[in-house]
Amino acid sequence: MKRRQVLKQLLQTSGGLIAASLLPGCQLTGSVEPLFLLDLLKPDSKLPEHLLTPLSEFYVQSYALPPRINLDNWRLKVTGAVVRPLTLTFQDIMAAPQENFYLTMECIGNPTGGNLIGNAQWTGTPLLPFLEQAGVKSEAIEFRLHGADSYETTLPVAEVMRQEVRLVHQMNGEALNQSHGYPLRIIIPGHFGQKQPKWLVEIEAVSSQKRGFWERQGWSNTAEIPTHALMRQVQNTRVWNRQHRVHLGRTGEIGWESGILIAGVALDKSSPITAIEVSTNDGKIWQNAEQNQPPSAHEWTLWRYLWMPQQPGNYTLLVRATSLLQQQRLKDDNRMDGSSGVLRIQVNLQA
Ligand SMILES: Nc1nc2c(c(=O)[nH]1)N[C@H]1C(S)=C(S)[C@@H](COP(=O)(O)O)O[C@H]1N2
Ligand SMILES: [Mo]
Repeated sequence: MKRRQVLKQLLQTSGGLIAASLLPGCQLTGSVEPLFLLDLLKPDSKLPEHLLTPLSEFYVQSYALPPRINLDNWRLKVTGAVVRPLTLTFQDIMAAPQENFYLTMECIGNPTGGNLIGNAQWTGTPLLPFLEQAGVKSEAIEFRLHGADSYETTLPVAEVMRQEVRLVHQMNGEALNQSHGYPLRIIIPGHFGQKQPKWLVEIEAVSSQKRGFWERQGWSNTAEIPTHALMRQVQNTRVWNRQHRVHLGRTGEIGWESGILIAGVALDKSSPITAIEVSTNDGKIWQNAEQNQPPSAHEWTLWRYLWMPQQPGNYTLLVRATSLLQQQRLKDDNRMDGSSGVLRIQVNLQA
């Protein structure tokens, strides 16, 4: 697929890139490259426990140019309906115990099978002790989270006051770079990227409801991640959108006669993926794929399936995921809530 087409597809579909691409001088580097190839082509090897997206390939979704922040002047404020408003320096936050955790970030505007998704190891500290220190008043119903770029999004108080919500300053062991929110962003597991403000500067407790930047434009206000699987790889070919057509010869190192490896990822809002099913005949028959069991349900599950086709021809490959919560739908019913429909990948096996 040509870069121009990729860009066109992204522009038709999703949040930040629409705005970003209209800004002169705004670069889209890192956002439109195809996903890394999963190195899972040896079925006798074990599926890894974690698969990290290299920072150079991690998508960037920002509605404006990233703000330039000087750490000495940067502060995080806890304001609004709290007993003791806080003004925290970066050092104040670093003085709290830091934890490493794995979490997959995905944009709600990611089209079915799309590339606005990445998995990272993040480093940060729980937000909860700071909120307890501030003393959230009982009249507060939501938090408004503000970025230095004037981005804002909101979530109910109970969603934000969970132990697993963290103030994060590192990604894959490196300080957050400018595109990903330097010096600090918040991670609120279970929700799409739009609920994870970068360049965080203010957490405001409020007693009234308001929609955030993307939510005002019709994107889901809860932005919870639906159960969904993505096919990423057919043999040595990366696949990630509807236009994909894979041609495979009969013999040779990756010929179809000795089996075809199909692989990808799956994600859910909060519960483990319990089954990944693959169909090689457009949904008539589904077979269970092999999967790993990531320790956290907020990290993508890796899966692969060894398909042994019997004859040449055209095949349509599908994958769907089931978690403890739900089974993936076969069609997208509301893309503004995040795409979770099943992607159809066309494969042609040559005689
Ligand atoms: N301050 C701020 N935070 C933001 C955004 C933004 O434009 N400004 N975009 C959001 C969206 S829509 C997504 S999908 C994620 C993407 O995070 P990433 O660019 O680190 O991949 O950041 C979110 N946080
Ligand atoms: Mo997004």
